[in-house]
Amino acid sequence: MRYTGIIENYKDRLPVSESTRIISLGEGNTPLIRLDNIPREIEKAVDIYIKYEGLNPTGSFKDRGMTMAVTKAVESGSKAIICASTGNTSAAAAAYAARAGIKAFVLIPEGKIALGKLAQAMIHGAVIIQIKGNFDDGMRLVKEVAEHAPVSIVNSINPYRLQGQKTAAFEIIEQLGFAPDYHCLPVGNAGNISAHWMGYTEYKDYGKVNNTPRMVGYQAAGAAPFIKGSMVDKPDTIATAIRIGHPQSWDLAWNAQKESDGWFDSCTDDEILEAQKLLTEKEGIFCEPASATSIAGAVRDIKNGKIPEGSKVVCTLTGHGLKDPDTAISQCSSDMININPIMEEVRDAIINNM
Ligand code: AN7
Repeated sequence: MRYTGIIENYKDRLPVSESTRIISLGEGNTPLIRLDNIPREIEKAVDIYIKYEGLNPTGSFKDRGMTMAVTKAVESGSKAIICASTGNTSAAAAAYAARAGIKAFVLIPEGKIALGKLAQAMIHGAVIIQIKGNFDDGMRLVKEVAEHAPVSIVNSINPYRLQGQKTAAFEIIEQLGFAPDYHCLPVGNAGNISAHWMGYTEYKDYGKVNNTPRMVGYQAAGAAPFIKGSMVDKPDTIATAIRIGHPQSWDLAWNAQKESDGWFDSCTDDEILEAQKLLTEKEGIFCEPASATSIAGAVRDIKNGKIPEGSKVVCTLTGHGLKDPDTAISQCSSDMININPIMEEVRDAIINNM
């Protein structure tokens, strides 16, 4: 049977009815890839699986939430949606609005969104409102303006977003045949970690599994309110997707951490970029910097024994590496060899670099 997206696939567990018009781009059903080389490299006997959410239609996990949020917005008669975004939400909102035939307004922080995401919002025809401020300013404005204009908010404060995103946990359980021991995610607004916890507990209550993972959230060191224990006013990190100081799902995420007996920690920008490169060079998997935060943190906690040997660990790679070509290229530009168009020079370049 042709796969047609998370709502069709999980309609018994989502707030839709037979008459709901589903707005889908075939999101979900992403691969769960077992890492071969990194565990060997770090000499630890752990099973690390990557949930490659960058392979969703717009290149990030946001599509799972956006199919639900836009479907419900259309069902309620909405003609326009709005969001604040560090990039991926705006890309997903723009694409699903185009599919639905409604308008998308996106507020983005000027100069702080990765090129691929900006291209997506533009080409899908969203109205792009750049603000001289950060994501948190944008989020505040979106909440205010939604009371004065006919628009539906599709940020993760919209409960349908998390409903859609919980399906990633369902898929992981189905792909593994059990729930992992640890689930590691990058944390910005903390919607995704909260949604995964909902999904895992729902499948346990439903009797599909009898355990749930410990939820582990990693933040960028310059944007780490969960580690500080309070909001951060001037967040900064190279991982622009998670450059967020005032997470919207604060209480839900703390609840997920406590109930699952998990933890929060932070990674420096250098650790994040190093993990991004490790994944690309050792496993052939390209994710954006924010996504590599889950690998940076997990590898560190596996090395130091906090995640013990014998564990089964899932790391979510939230967004595709092509989202942020500038950061990738700036990490590697010195690796290029420039030659004249002569066979001997190509040959030497090969011989000298075997
Ligand atoms: C690649 O697009 O908030 O903790 O506005 O794009 O659920 O917020 C993006 C978040 C992780 C953090 N990885 O997820 C937005 C936005 C990537 C992301 C996160 C985001 P949450």
